[in-house]
Amino acid sequence: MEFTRASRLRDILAHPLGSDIVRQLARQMGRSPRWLTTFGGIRISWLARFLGSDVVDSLVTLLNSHPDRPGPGPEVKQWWQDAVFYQIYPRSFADSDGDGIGDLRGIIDRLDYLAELGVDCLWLSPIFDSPNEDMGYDIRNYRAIMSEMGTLEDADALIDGCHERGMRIILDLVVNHTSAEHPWARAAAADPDGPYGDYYFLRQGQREPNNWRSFFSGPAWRYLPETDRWVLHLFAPGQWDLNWDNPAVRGEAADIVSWWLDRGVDGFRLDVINLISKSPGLPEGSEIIGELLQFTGIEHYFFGPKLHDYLVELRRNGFTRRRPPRTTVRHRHTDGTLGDRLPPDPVGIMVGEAIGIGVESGALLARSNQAALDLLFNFDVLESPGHSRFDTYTYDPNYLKEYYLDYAQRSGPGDWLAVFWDNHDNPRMLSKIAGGAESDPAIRTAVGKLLATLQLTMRGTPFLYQGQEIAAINQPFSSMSELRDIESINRYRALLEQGWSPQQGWESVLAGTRDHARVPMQWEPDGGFTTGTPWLAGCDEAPGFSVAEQYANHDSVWWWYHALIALRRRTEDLRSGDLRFHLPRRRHYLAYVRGGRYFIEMNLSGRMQPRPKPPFECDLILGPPRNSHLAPYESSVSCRR
Ligand code: TEU
Repeated sequence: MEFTRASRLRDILAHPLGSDIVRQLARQMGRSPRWLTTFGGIRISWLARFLGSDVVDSLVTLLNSHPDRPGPGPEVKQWWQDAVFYQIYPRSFADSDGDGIGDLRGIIDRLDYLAELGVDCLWLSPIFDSPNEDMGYDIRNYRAIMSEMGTLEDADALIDGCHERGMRIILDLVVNHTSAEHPWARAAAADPDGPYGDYYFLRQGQREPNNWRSFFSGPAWRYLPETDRWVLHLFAPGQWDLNWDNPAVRGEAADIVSWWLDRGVDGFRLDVINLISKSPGLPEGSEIIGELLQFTGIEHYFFGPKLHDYLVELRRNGFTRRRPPRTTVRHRHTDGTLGDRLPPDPVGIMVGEAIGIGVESGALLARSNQAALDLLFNFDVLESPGHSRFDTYTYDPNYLKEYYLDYAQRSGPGDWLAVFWDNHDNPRMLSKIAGGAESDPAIRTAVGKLLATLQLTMRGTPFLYQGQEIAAINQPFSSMSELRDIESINRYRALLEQGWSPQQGWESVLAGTRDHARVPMQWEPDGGFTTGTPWLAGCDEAPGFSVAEQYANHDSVWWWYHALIALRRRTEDLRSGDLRFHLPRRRHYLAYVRGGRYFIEMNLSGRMQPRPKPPFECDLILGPPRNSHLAPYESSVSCRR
């Protein structure tokens, strides 16, 4: 259907992008999507009165440039649907040489640990050569390892070590931008009219070529006096956006992927991959959208006109194997024992980080019939409605239920969810939910177990982030001088410039800083990450929550993860069985049945709750003895008798 200003809200809601955008706006206003449907009949031209006609026009253009809902996709079973992923932030995982920075040897030393925990696939945040303006998300050389982290030989040993233990490994592909120190960037700056000039967005002019804003505060353009050009950087000034409309750039990205696939990696997580296609001409962003979403210009690149085409091409030219890799993974049986090497996967896995993409627009990229991504991270789960990462608030776990209910309703055949809420860009979900109460070890343990239970029994592929297995919590930073993240540092400066007091600025940054999740892994009660001085200070002083202590205590969160992962591995119903919610309207209560047999039950509140009748007679597999009440944040798994 062709959209115009005369289209009605209900038509917009029937389009996958329209539906996601409008729902996103409603969520930001703290409203439920049902509230919107009462306005289904209004024409969008009417909205122009409040939102301005440029907003309405942007919406119309965006919807017209994308296809309608995709048809149902085939349900072909893939290895990654059965897998448990584990994200490592290499800088903070394990340091083998005492320089305070985690490294590949450190990871290799811990592979037995990860195999014992039961993970099937590692995802490593960037390990490539980088000046680290954004901790490796600014790559200088895609075919070299960051010197602090090791060498290519170490990378090979790491890949082999994973495969030998029955684990796959994926790396982080950051190709929306490169470091300003990448040789392409240097060549572009030296000769903007030469072959590399068109690798980036270099523009002449008296002022910024448009009003787009950077995700890390300030304008998205930096002036390069040496060449008298402006360069586009949606992130830090040293992260220059690549021009994907240039076929040479797309060829380079595909070559990088094949090069690593040949070495044996099993695929990539693709950093901000939905930002690669920018609207032709880089038009001005709507100021109103900018105010609503904080990022002026976003409507011109969050789902650009060529996004789908470029992903299909990258899948074909980069991720589809042409040669056998150096090594492949050994099969792991459902009892955990190892078998023979598997044949190579014909296509490496593509896990997309897609910011601002909702359930239905996500299906345009990752449904099984779209030939683009395999999985994507949907970020709508991260904050409860009406809140953003930099608000000081307590996350309402009832929203987790709403989120998964909504996903189950709006997804269709061929859709598969990446289940996650912790990563290196977000404060810990455990702390967001407990809201300070995690200083009580019993609450901390209960919330840690509840999150594990949900993540490992929900329909979808779990992505754990390092530290979840020891119930890691936010770091009680006490001043800006302790933070290392460029986003936090820039944001603090920008808030002060806007007139916030230092105290207000600090509170906001402390609520949302990405450094909460980047502090070193707590291996031992007194640290254990490094023998030197860690690059980012962080220590968890609460007794009982280091790996060593958790491992020694059979009631710990660590063993809970261990038991759940093992249970999942041997239980087909928990991996691919259908999902039916039990008493979904009951507040503070989340329960569902997987595969008609497994009953999962959770108390979403910090108070005792009466226990409702289960859907059938069942026997407890994991959890405290059942009595008439659910304890605070209690969670359990049972099986039909
Ligand atoms: O993050 C993308 C991203 O936009 C966010 O998660 C980000 O932390 C926040 O929105 C900024 O306001 C990815 C990486 O995960 C992140 O670490 C990088 O900094 C970023 O891309 C740029 O490469």
